[in-house]
Amino acid sequence: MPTLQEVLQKRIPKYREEVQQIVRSHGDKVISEVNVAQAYGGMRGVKGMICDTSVVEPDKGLIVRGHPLLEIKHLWPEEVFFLLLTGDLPDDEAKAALQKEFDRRSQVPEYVWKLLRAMPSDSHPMCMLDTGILVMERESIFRGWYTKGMKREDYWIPTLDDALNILARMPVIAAGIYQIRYKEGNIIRWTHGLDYGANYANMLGLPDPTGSFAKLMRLYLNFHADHEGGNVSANTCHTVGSALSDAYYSVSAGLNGLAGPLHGLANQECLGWILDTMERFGGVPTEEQLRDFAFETLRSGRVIPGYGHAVLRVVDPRYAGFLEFGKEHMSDDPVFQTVERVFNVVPKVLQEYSEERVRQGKNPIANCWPNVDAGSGALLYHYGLTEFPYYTVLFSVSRSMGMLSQLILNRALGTAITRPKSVSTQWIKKAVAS
Ligand code: CMX
Repeated sequence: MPTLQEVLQKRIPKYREEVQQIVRSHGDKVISEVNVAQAYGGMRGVKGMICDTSVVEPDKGLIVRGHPLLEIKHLWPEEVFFLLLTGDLPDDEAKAALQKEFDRRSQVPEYVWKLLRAMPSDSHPMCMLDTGILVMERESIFRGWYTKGMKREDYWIPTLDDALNILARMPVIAAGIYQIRYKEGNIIRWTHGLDYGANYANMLGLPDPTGSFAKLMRLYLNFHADHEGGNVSANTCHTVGSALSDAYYSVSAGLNGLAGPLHGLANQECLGWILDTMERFGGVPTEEQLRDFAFETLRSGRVIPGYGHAVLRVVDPRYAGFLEFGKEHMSDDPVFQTVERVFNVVPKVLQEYSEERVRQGKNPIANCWPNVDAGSGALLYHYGLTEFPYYTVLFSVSRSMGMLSQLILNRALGTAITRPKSVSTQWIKKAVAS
C-alpha cells in the first residue's frame, strides 16, 4: 500500500471535486435554522460547519469514518490517524512507514526542554504542554513555504509535514513534562521501532511488567483522538487555522480550549470527585452514601464531572470501552469499583435533580449518562499515574491527532476563513418584536 502522503495526493483532488460539486448543485439548500435560545446557548445543535473525520450521533456516540468506535477499539493510534485522514485503514507496510515517520521526527529541540524547566513549579501541565508546542512555531514548514509563496492547492502538504512533526514530538514533550513536573526531571527518549502508544507509556516511566499499561495507552489514545468538529478544542483549532495560522498556532489554541473544566479538564476533576467520596466514607462508598454525596455536590451548585454531554444522549461508548478494560484488568481495585458504583447511582440522581430543576423553571439536564471522562482517570490511577492535573495532557496528545487531521483536510479543501455573523441583544429585541 502507498504511504500516507501518497494516499492523500491521490485522494485530495477527489475530495475537492466532490465538495465543489455539492456546493455547485445544492449550495442554496437549507440544512439548519437557528433560534434565539441557540444563539445565546453556545450554538447547540446548529449545523454550520463540516467535519469528515468523524461524527457523533446523539444515540450512538462516536463514529470514525463510518466505523462505530467500539468496533475499532483494537486500532493503534497511528492507524487511527491514517484512518481519520484517508478514510482507510493502513496495511502493515503503510503503518510501518508512518511509524518510521514518527521515529524520524521525534527529536525534541533542546530549547523546548530549557523553557519547560524554567517554568514556575506550579505551572499547570496543560500550560506547559501548550507552551512547548507554541514555542516550536518557528520551525513551521507551512510558514516557511507561505512566506516564500506557494500555490493554494499545496497548502495541505507543509501542513501535513508540520502535523507529523508535532505529533511525533508531542508524546515526548508530554512525557517530559510528567518527569519535570512530578519526578526527578530525567527525560526518557522516544524508542525507535516501538509503536506510538507503547512509546508514550514507556516515556512516562511507570512500571509496566505485563505490558497492560501500554495497552491502556493505545486504547486511551484511540478513544480520545477525535469527536467531530464542533467541540471546543476542534472548533477552536479550526477557527484559528482558517486564518491560515500554521499548525503550531492552531493546535495549541485548540489545546487551550481542552484545558477548560467543562471540556477536557473534566477528567482531572472526575477522579478528584471519586477520591473525595472514598475519603469521606473511608473506602468504596455504598450506593446510599454515593447518592447523598452526589446530591450534596449538585445542591452546592457544582456539576458532577464526567456526566452529561452537549451532543450525546446515551452512555458514551468511550466510557463503555474503558469500563470493559477496567473489568478485565483491575476489577478488584477500589477506585475502579467506586467508578462502577457511581455509574449505578449518578444517572438516577441526575434524572431526579433534572426533574427538580424543571419544577423550578430551569433547564433539564439533557443527558444524565457518563461521558468519556467518567472512567478513564481510575484506569490511569491504577497504573500509578496518580497526578490527576496531568490527565488532560494525555487527552491532548490524542486529541491533537483529530485536530490536525481536520486542519490538513480543511487546508486541502481550501475551507474559507471562519466568520459567522454575531448580532446584538438590541438586534434580537427588534427581530422578535417584528
Ligand atoms: N452535573 C450537574 N449539572 C449538569 C450536568 C452535570 N453533570 N450536566 C449538565 N448539567 C446542567 C448544566 O450545567 C445546565 O445548567 P444551566 O442551564 O443552569 O446552565 C443544564 O444541566 C443543561 O445542560 P445540558 O443541556 O444538559 O448540557 P450542556 O450542553 O449545557 O453542557 C456539559 C454539557 C458537558 C458541559 C455538562 O453536561 C457538564 O458540565 N458536565 C460535567 C463536566 C463534564 O463532564 N465535562 C466533560 C464533557 C466531555 C468533554 O468535552 O470532554
